[in-house]
Amino acid sequence: MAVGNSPATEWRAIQNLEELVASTVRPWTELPTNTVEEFHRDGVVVLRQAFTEWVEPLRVGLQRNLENPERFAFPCESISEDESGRFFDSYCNWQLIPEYLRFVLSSPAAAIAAQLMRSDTAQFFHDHAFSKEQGTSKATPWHHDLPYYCVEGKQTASIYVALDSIPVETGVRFLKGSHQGGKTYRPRNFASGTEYDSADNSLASVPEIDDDGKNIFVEPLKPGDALCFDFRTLHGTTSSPIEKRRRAFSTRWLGDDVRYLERQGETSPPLNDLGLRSGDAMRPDLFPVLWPLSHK
Ligand SMILES: O=C(O)CCC(=O)C(=O)O
Repeated sequence: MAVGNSPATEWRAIQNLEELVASTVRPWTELPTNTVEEFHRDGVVVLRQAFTEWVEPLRVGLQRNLENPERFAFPCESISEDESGRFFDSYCNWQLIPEYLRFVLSSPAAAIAAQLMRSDTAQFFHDHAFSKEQGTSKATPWHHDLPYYCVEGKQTASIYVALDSIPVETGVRFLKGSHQGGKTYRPRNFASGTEYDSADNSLASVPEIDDDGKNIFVEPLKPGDALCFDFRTLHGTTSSPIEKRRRAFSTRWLGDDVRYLERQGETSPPLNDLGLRSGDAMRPDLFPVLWPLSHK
């Protein structure tokens, strides 16, 4: 099985994407002002039961992904043969898995992302599904997402929907305020923890983080709760063993100020064939603008 950035299947599967986007409606859900303020202050916030009705369909979609990883885009197993459990992730499958597509095009995620980013628009970047199975003791290495991506900007949001109950011991931990630290850290491979090769000498190594420190944000989650975080917020997990499987489905959103950035090394997803130059807007034919609605 491929580890990481290998495109098992072409992710751009839909021919009439613009028509499809125009024929779907995404609901508005108003976020309280203090939620948006918290997101900007801490770089992370939890939305309780914002996606309850999406849990079952997303579990069905993720099951397709887990059962036949090679039929989908960019499958990744991060557990080696001498470790126990399974840590699977896969991204850019929204055009291939109908339940993911419905979530992207019809859930309140687009409107929620726009509000959190304080952006007039929410452009969809990609989906990212995760599953850690019972008996897995693999930590997710501390990292932030922005340097993995071929984009630059401050108006960004990930919406990570819990598909199982996740206790604090095994939940994703965030370093509050780290989105405003001004530093960008080298991406790390989830399987080995080693840093990606990059010719960009401005990238520092992720510092040692006390995962129980006073600036750590971690919350127990129920299915349908969502962690929302800035692409610059540092996050990771401990190696506490997973007692019950823990699945999550994340969508990544771009706001008004985000532009394409040609990175000097590997990116993940490895979207290097977009025909763009640094500073260009991300192509709306591949990354649809889902908020505001194009028809009212
Ligand atoms: O679920 C995890 O352990 C990792 C999640 C993560 O790193 C992400 O959503 O960016």
